Amino acid sequence: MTVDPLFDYQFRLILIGDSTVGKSSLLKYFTDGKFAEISDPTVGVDFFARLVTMRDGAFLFCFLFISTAYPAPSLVSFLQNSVCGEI
Ligand SMILES: Nc1nc2c(ncn2[C@@H]2O[C@H](COP(=O)(O)OP(=O)(O)O)[C@@H](O)[C@H]2O)c(=O)[nH]1
Ligand SMILES: [Mg+2]
Repeated sequence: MTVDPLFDYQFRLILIGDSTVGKSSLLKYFTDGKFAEISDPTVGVDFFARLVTMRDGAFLFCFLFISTAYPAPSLVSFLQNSVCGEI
């Protein structure tokens, strides 16, 4: 039995920045379309994903990793090996 994949392309990005600059809020809005006035501090790594339908019908699956302002170097190298872009 074959199963059609949910998406044709997969992009994985890591977002790193100072605490409380709005990283989680930005990604929550991108994935849920909602803004939360109260946002819990991110502990370690958070994960957001959104399935986007392109104009030609192709699917794009976004994996968005987010980390605290000063993540452990081992965590950063693990994430860097897992993603295609870093912001
Ligand atoms: N006024 C305003 N507040 C924001 C904005 N983005 C985030 N915040 C608030 O700033 C605080 C920290 O946001 P958060 O997303 O948790 O920051 P993070 O630590 O970078 O993930 C939260 O209370 C948010 O509600 C924005 O664009 N405008
Ligand atoms: Mg956060």
